[in-house]
Amino acid sequence: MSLSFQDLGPTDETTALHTRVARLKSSLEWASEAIEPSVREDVMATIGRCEHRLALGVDHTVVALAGGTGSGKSSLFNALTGTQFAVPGVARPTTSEVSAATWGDSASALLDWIGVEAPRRLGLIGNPKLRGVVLLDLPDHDSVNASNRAIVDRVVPMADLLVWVMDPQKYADNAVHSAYLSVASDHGQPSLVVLNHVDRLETDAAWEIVRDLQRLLAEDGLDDVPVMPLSARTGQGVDTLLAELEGAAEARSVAAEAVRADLVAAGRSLSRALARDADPQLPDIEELVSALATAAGIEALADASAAVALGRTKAVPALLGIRTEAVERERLDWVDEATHELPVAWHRVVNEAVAPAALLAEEINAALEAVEWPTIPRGSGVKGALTKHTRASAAAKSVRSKGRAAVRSVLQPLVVEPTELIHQAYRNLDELTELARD
Ligand SMILES: Nc1nc2c(ncn2[C@@H]2O[C@H](COP(=O)(O)OP(=O)(O)O)[C@@H](O)[C@H]2O)c(=O)[nH]1
Ligand SMILES: [Mg+2]
Repeated sequence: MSLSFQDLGPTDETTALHTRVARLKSSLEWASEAIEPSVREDVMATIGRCEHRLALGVDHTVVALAGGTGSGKSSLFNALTGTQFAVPGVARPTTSEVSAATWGDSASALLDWIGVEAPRRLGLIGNPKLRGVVLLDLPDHDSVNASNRAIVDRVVPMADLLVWVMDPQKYADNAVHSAYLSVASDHGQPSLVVLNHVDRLETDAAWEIVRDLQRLLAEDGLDDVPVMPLSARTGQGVDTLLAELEGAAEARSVAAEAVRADLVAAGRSLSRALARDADPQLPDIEELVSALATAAGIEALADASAAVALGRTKAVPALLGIRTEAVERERLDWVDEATHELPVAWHRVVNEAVAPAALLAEEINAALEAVEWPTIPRGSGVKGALTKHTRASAAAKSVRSKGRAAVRSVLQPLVVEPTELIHQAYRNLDELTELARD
């Protein structure tokens, strides 16, 4: 049984939903004939939507604090987390100086990928509205250290919310920030600009710069990027920014919820194509092997081999091979049995998935022709009757098992596996409809 959605923490939610969507997709492809075209199209559209959402990830909300040296990223990180975790105002020549704070979940895989060192990770519980948020104090985008700039280039495109931190003294130097903000905007990511250090400005001057920044952004086509005046030192504006973070976290869980809801809806539309509580079973393979081996003349060959060993006949007759009609009968019995609890369309699907009788007959005959049959020692006289009987039954047994093995080797890929595949597709779809019934 697979995990239910309720059991999943935020870490593995994307993965679990991915798996489910991928399974739904392949099941639908295998069993497409069993599903009404309109339902199929509907579900395929749902799958496309889910894939798109999942490509963006639904586990974490990555909030990146980016900007130039001394703009106040580290101070803002501390103000937002209510800690002194990031070290402001210190130039550290280390290769990676990213600090990360996570709420409610350690996001280890993500932080490993970004390259945040273990001592630079801060796990917080606190505000449940920030659950899933990963706050990053990025290196300075204007760092002289190339590997630091590389981190910025790698993280910015994956941020769910890019917070560009600016020092009022440098705001006119907009060339670089707008390049990063444009990247974010091209990815459809929300971003905002924080005008930090406003405690050092008169209120009017601060608003004037906000307006000016807004104008500069608009010139670069970034007119939907808000500019927030803030002071990491006094805390002014920090709550407003926190509310933005909460909003981003909520949007993310909304995305996960939307994928779940989509899957439930898909399950509901699919339920008509399935029988309630049916659990398709694979028919007895050995029964089919034995029936086809007999029809191919293996039993007769085994008897003849025994007769040779007993000295009753001189040689075994040649195998005539199996006829298509004989295969057709057994084949249909197999398909009937494999689908007897399922809606009739599934009979059609299995019937199409299993190789046609003519091909099976041909393959079985070819496989039997390739068998190296045992050489039978000819029995003679009356002496050694016991050994003769032993040899005869050994000969028959060997012929039977080689013949069946040859038949089985044809049936496995051409009959058994395709049937199993369709059954699996049925079960996968059924699992989804169960979800819709809950
Ligand atoms: N007055 C004032 N100083 C700030 C503010 N934010 C940061 N600073 C100071 O500016 C300097 C650089 O800040 P830091 O957080 O290290 O910037 P970073 O290089 O972007 O991480 C430090 O000395 C901070 O104390 C602020 O809002 N107001
Ligand atoms: Mg810093």
